[in-house]
Amino acid sequence: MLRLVYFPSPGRAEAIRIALSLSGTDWEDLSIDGARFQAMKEAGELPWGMVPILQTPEGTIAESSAILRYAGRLAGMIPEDPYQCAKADEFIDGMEPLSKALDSTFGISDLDERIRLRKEVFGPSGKGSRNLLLLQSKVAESETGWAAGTDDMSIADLKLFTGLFGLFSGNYDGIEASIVPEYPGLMEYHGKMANDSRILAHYAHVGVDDIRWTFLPGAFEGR
Ligand SMILES: N[C@@H](CCC(=O)N[C@@H](CS)C(=O)NCC(=O)O)C(=O)O
Repeated sequence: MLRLVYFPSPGRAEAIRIALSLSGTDWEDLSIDGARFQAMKEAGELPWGMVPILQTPEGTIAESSAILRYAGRLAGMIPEDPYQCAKADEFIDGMEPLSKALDSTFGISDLDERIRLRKEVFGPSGKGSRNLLLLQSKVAESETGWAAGTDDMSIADLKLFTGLFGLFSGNYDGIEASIVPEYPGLMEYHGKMANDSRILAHYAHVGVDDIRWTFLPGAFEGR
């Protein structure tokens, strides 16, 4: 039995959750709060002092990308072709700057200041906007429409779909959902993913008031 440990939010665990679900493996989604995180950290249960982690019968795996690659292998979402596999890995590693764009805004307790900084990140020349443009151009370059140009959906798509659109759920003060429709290529990609039968089935239980509304078909239309 595998156990994924993370906070309840989608964050860095969501792509892994989809891969584990699609794999058909028996797994548990353990959501922890700050106190449990601290306790696990002090008990030495987090190899690098952070979550997500995946507890397996052989030991614990940390680092979201490593866990995604492991879960993706179980789900058959790692291309067998070495070049395509490397391109999927490249895409995942290349997305790190988007994940980090908001880092300087966490831990700012003044709400107005936090909102101001986040609006700057997604403002005209902010790091976030630059990354959205870059990701849009990567998807446009793909001949298959899948993020890393693979023949079928891969772990790179799980990472892009959840890591990008999850930022606009309202969970992060100051980041408005209305930003997404400014990127037509990303909107089109969202439609491809959200309407895929595997993704539809995974989010079948999710409603529009759920934090995961960003992964539903048409989520950003008319925003
Ligand atoms: N490179 C790591 C980063 C993990 C990370 O930043 N985890 C955050 C939650 S999203 C965390 O554990 N924060 C608690 C802390 O640092 O005290 C990965 O991708 O797994």
